Amino acid sequence: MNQNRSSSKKMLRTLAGVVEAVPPIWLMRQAGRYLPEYLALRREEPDFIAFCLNPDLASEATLQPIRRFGLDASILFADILLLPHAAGQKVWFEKDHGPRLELFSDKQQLIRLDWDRAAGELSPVYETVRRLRRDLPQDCTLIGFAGSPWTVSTYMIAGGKDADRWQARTLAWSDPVLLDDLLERLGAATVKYLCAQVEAGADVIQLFESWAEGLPQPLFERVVIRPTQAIVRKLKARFPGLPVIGFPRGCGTLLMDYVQGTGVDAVSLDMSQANAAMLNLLSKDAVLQGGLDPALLATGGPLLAAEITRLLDLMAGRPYVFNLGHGISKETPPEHVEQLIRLIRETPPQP
Ligand code: 1CP
Repeated sequence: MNQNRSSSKKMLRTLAGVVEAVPPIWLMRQAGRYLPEYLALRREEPDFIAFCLNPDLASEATLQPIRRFGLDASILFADILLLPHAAGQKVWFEKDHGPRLELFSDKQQLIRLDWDRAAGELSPVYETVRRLRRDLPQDCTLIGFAGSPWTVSTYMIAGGKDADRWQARTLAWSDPVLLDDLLERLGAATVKYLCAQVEAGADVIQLFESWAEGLPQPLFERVVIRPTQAIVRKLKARFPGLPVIGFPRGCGTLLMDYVQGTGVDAVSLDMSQANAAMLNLLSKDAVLQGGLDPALLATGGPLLAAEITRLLDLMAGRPYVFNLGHGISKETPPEHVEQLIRLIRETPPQP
């Protein structure tokens, strides 16, 4: 039997398939710009990469939402773009512009980055994880994470956010050898990076495939499922009981292929996937997470309460982790998060 079924951490029990009367709760991007205490901390280090690589600041940012809201899980404060940065591609964040990455006109340069050393360059992240392990409440699960190779590659190829992933998709079709090579190198570095997070104390790993949207099935199989499956296999070979959550945002009904093909223990749903038709396609004991529209959390009020009830009804009888369908937005009043947690914890358990 999976030992996590009797863990003192509700999140770990749920990921092991136990149906809890009240689901565990955490929120993607729960640390960040909607919290005044985060904005104050951020002023101490305006360089975002330096902020992520400072264990004092990164551990404090991770703990802020836990102290304020008492969530069931915390997610390491870091970013999916630390890995390309550590491999030697310059990454920087411009105010109101999102991430910028050094643009290589010769895409072969992406292959020639220092992939072997990348994970080793991120030792401050592992120090942050060690401190969190020590400082988090006993019953709070610590989630480590990385971007999945395809999603990270879309930023690396385009030098930033790639509208419609046009550049990455074009490269995938026009130079499959190069793209597959890049995904493999990224995948191998990601495995090392995640293993080091687990060794430092992460209980769970989440793989963010934030740009799984808009791919034809053969490409989805090649650039999303295959690289993710390789990562999950290697993580499980090293840490057999480690729960892995996948978040293939925007993949629609390819979700079934994703769950079966990758071997993840749980899947995080976006807003459009949290519905009865989709759930009917999944096995009754599939572990699910997510689904709430971040725009509704930012809005608050009676419609938020109604949607929480709909999600809890929809997920009744299934192992379910309450979360959003994507990251919390910076417009969200923190009181709405309090309201959300109160509503979930006070809703009478479903029969
Ligand atoms: O101004 C600031 O303070 C920076 C804003 C910010 C923050 C708070 C960025 C830049 N990254 C983060 C932290 C972060 N990023 C976390 C830890 C915090 C938490 O969850 O509480 C995590 C898990 C991420 C993961 C991440 N980074 C993803 C996957 C999740 C998702 O939202 O889809 C992606 C795509 C990124 C890239 C990135 N980094 C930052 C931004 C604004 C973005 C998104 C850019 C885009 O929309 O393309």
